[in-house]
Amino acid sequence: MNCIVLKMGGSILEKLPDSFYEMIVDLKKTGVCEPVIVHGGGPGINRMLHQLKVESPFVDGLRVTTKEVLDVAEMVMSGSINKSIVSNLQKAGGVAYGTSGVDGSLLQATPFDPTGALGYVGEVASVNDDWLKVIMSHGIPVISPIGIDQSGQRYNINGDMAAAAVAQSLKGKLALISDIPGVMETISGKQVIHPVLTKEQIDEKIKTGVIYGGMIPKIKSAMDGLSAGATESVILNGLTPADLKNYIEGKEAGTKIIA
Ligand code: X2W
Repeated sequence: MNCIVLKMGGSILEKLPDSFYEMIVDLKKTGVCEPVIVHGGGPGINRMLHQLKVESPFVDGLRVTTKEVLDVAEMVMSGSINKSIVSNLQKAGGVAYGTSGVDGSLLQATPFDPTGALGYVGEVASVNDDWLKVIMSHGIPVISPIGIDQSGQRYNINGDMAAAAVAQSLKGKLALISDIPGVMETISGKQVIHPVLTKEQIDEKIKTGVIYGGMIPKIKSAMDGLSAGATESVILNGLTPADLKNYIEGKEAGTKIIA
């Protein structure tokens, strides 16, 4: 299926213009490709935990998830964040269905860390794509990354990992929507955006400091998406929605990550 899984993290969600949602609705209406949204919500979860005075440390980018933290993560992501994306898509003229990985066991999960040190952090064991395709036949799915196992236990799943698993399952492309135009580098005094990077080039650019800070986890998720079986991974700027259209049309946009 010609589909694109758009991962929208918590920080970009707070900044996306209406025109970005209009672009997604347009993709669906014109049938150019099937958009599927997987979102995160880290900053919103942090704010709510802060209000509740609950500590939630991260280990290697994953939030240590106690039962209390799990409830908050679910409340924030499957509740207000999921519904605000659905509202924005519908305001843009589309039909969208919010679901979490719990509904219809869409994201069947297992513990990420068998030692239990991370608590209820899950990884996706399989995606119920029958259910996903039913939603896709009616509108745009908007997926919150909370998963469930056969015993009914829920898990907090990193949004990038959930998006990569969905892209793999649908044999689709994975687009990480960010607030930068792609991987940038200053060459001979001029700033350029790398249109394509291989995994080896990325490793090299991390080593030499060209790729640094917050860009590292983003790039790693794009690479993980590829290893998880997405057909292609790309980092796109959500603040300039034409980039998404250009990418879909096969024109240069963002930074494509290839094997
Ligand atoms: C993430 C889920 C949200 C997420 C968390 O609790 O923050 C784990 O770390 P962003 O906004 O995409 O970072 N889950 C296990 O991934 O949000």
